[in-house]
Amino acid sequence: MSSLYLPETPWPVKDAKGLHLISSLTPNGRKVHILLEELKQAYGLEWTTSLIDIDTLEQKKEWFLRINPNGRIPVLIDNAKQPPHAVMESSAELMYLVNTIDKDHIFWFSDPIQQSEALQWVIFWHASGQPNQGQYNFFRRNDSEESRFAAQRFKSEVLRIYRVLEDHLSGRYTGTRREYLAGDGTGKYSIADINAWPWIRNLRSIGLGDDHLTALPSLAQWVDRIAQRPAVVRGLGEWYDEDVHPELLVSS
Ligand SMILES: N[C@@H](CCC(=O)N[C@@H](CS)C(=O)NCC(=O)O)C(=O)O
Repeated sequence: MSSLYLPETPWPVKDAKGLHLISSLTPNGRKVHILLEELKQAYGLEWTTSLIDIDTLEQKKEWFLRINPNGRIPVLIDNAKQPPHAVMESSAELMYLVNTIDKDHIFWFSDPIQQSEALQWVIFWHASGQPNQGQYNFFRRNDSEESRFAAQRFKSEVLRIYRVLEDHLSGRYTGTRREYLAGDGTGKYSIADINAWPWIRNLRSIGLGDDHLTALPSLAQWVDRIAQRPAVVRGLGEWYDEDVHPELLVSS
């Protein structure tokens, strides 16, 4: 048996034949769900899924930490590789999938300059957007004085980051309006969008305030444009919901 797995590693994980996702219904999980669903539609990709109830801290157990020492979901494992290859960090999982599956560059780019642009937006969101929005969500749900102070700080960072995206999509500095974050002309739907969308889709319900929202029209349109895609609807929803599919839950 590979050293990636322990005797107590749940069998759906260690016996999976090809790609296996360990996830939960969260924004970072949903990024990977959406790309898998897009690749299924485009290429007929098949994979299996296990769900973790993160409230039970299954992700802090030894078997899980072997696969992802960061103890967080999502994790992608390629059991077709010898030894099995595990990928942690949601953006790295998107990169692995486009590099190994997306041969026609439907969700990525063949041109190095466009690749560079797309990677900039992937990293921008991974390094700036999601950590700040994650902290904002944490503190805004708690009503102590310290939390209000912290929530205010993270809210202004989220707004600053949203304005960067708004300026980029509206063409404020380039003169060209864009539909998607990366790609020539008005852009092409890619993992640069998929990486950020599951977080930003909630922009109207995270307490930013109407005055701030009206200043983000291009970002709001981008949210609505991507929400229409069938693979996005599938990636958000019931197939990854432990209440609807308790048979997918794993624990040691
Ligand atoms: N940088 C990581 C963050 C992963 C992350 O924060 N996952 C959350 C759910 S969205 C999680 O596992 N939380 C449970 C925990 O922290 O134990 C990524 O992009 O994959």
